[in-house]
Amino acid sequence: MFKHQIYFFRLSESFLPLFDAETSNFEQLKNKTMVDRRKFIKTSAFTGFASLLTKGAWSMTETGTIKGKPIVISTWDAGLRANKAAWEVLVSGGRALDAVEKGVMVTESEQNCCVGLGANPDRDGFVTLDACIMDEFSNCGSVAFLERIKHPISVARRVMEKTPHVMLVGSGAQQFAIAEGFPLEEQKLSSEAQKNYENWLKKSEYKPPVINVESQPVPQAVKQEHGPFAPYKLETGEWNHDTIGMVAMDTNGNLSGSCTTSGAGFKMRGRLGDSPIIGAGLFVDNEVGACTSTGQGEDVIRVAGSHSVIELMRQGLSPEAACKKIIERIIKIKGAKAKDIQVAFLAVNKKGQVGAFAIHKGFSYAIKTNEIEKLVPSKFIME
Ligand code: SD4
Repeated sequence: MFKHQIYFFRLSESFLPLFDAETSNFEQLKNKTMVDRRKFIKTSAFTGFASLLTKGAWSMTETGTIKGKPIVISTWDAGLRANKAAWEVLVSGGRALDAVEKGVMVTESEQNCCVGLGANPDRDGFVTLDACIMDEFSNCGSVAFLERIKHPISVARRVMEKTPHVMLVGSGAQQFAIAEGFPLEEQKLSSEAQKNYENWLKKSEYKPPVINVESQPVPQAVKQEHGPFAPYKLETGEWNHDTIGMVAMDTNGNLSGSCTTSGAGFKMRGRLGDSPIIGAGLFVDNEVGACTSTGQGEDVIRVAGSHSVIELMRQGLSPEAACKKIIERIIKIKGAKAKDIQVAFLAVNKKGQVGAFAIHKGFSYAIKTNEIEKLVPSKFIME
């Protein structure tokens, strides 16, 4: 079997640069490779093609597929399961857009604290969902404050594809979803969420929104370790998870991303975080990269988080370095309060390099490529 594996892993900057970060003329090499690939397909003369690669970091299979493409990454442990669904699309040559939709639908269907209809409600007892999606052409769609619809990510995609708009919210978003054939689910909390809500109500003082959002929902021990938006353990002892943000590169090298959440548990009714906001919870620029975020949405919004990461990547920073810079910016803005919040960014660039950074220890992301499938602990600023 013909198989070159000329990539290497360098752990210093990004966790998993799937191509050689030190290949300065990357675009040149890529273009040349594409030209030669066409030649190869015509003539089946493989020898020249193989030698072309020996200086680069590309890993080629006999079909000429670049290893590292496709690639999918997503936030938190639940990303492992979501990535599997995304991978099925990617590995069969599908579009990154389809992959990131299918992937996070898995999480939307699972029972958990923070994504989908089984999640914790707002402080009035209603689950309200936020989601957004963006493709390689900068098409984007979003829904927010959406109730009783199981797959907000798919509604966000319909907004993108079937309306002249980017965002629909509340009852308008629900009406649109119903008109598009999405079933209206029962207005009922999952038994887990019901229990959590009853617990929360015992202490609820209906404080002003920010304090409310930042204070009670997560047990103190978890809050200390991960910040207020962190996953906590279910009764089964399993780690629960948080918002899922996913970005992927397909076999054509095109990027897309998705993000879906129920937002902050016991939030003030009508509160939105970063997750449905293009440029905050998610941003894709097919020439540069894709980024998503998780954590305290208010603080992601105030720095236009995911967009800012992409802009730094455009200037040449690696995904990890770009994520770190925006985390540092948030910490600078928050001052002493930074110790109480968690924010994390996760990004991939056009070369297939992946990186993440968080304020606090405890954020991890799931990655799947041809070579690897695992959970990677993010770097962070504070223990
Ligand atoms: C929000 N960013 O609503 C979301 C919550 C989240 O990890 O990501 N938690 O602010």
